Amino acid sequence: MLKIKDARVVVTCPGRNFVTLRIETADGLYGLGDATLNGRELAVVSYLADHVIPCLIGRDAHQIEDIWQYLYKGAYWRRGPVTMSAIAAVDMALWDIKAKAANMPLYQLLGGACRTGVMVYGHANGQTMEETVDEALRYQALGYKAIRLQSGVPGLPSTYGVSGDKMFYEPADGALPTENVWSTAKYMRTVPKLFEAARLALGDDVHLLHDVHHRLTPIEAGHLGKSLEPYRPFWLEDATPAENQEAFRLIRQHTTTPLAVGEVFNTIWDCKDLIQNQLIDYIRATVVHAGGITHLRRIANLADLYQVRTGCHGATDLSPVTMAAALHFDLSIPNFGVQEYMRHTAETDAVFPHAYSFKDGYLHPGDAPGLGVDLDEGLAAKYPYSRAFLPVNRLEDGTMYNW
Ligand code: EZ4
Ligand code: CO
Repeated sequence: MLKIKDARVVVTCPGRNFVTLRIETADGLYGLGDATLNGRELAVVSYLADHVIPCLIGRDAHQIEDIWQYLYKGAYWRRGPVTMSAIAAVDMALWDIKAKAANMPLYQLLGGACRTGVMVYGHANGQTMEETVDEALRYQALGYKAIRLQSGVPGLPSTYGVSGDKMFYEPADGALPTENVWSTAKYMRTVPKLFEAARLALGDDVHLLHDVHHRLTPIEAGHLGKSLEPYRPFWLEDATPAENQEAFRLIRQHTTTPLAVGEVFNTIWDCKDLIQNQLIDYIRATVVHAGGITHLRRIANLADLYQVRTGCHGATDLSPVTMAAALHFDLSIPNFGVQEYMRHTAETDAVFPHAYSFKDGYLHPGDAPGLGVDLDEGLAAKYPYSRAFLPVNRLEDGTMYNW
């Protein structure tokens, strides 16, 4: 028995907000879990502090599955991003503790390494196509084997996914949501040109990815996928929203471009039909937003039956604790595809010292016991919470947009 003695939530903003759960056992072991939900952080803080932590004290930290079931089924109100991020934080922290108790890096407990490293993709973006291709060349020179391409759209003042700071992209950018303007017609013209230019400049040996951020209808997505086929994209991400999982059937009927979706999913129920009907190729659910390692493993196992691979979300709003958890997970599952990797700032890395490292296009979680991430609480306290939102999107006539 590893009795849970105490747990607390730490909120810090070393350049952006992070919510971290720290669980402590009676014999002095502790574990960390990420609970960051971009733009809705404090809802998860309250969920944990007011409704979860009181139920954890005195439980056996070794009983990870039972505690997961207790929090999921016991709440009565199942699913949803707030609930599932809170459960994920508990789950990550308990796996961290168990692996520390075993004196092993977590991936060993999950079955051991299936590969020597985790292939990651970086974000190349620019206001113009030329700038984006230059950025992509820079990523290629850094050793990246896979690169996401996002470019500004001529005629639109700003585009989501295109940052001011090249190496440290931050999706949440305002104390109130900023507003972007969108035109599907203008966008649809630019992406195939970008991919054509990128293939010419980068050659055939690099994987190219693109994120639509849920902006297209299924038939528009089918058209875009088809027009990208000559440039052999690794995937087209979030081509249309997936509340209606059947929507992907229409995209599939029109293109062989591989499809990825799911960074906003929080349970296996969000992707069950997509996977079972083989409507997608990559599932992007993540440790932090999809109920932790315990639940993501269930999703990945289902996906494996249908030849669907993982491509976990890994933007900067997922803390180094999630990044570490994802890497242990990625290393240990048979149907890993690719891992998103946006570098954190030096301030964030200092608050969360970690054992994972990048080399030649691959990340490795390192061999420290547990997740291999720590939290410098003294330093964290120097960065108080600062409200920030993801941007909203409007059409040129002012209509609130995003299907
Ligand atoms: O919009 O992380 O693929 N990555 C993305 C990200 C997400 C943000 C949301 O918090 O789409 O930029
Ligand atoms: Co995305």
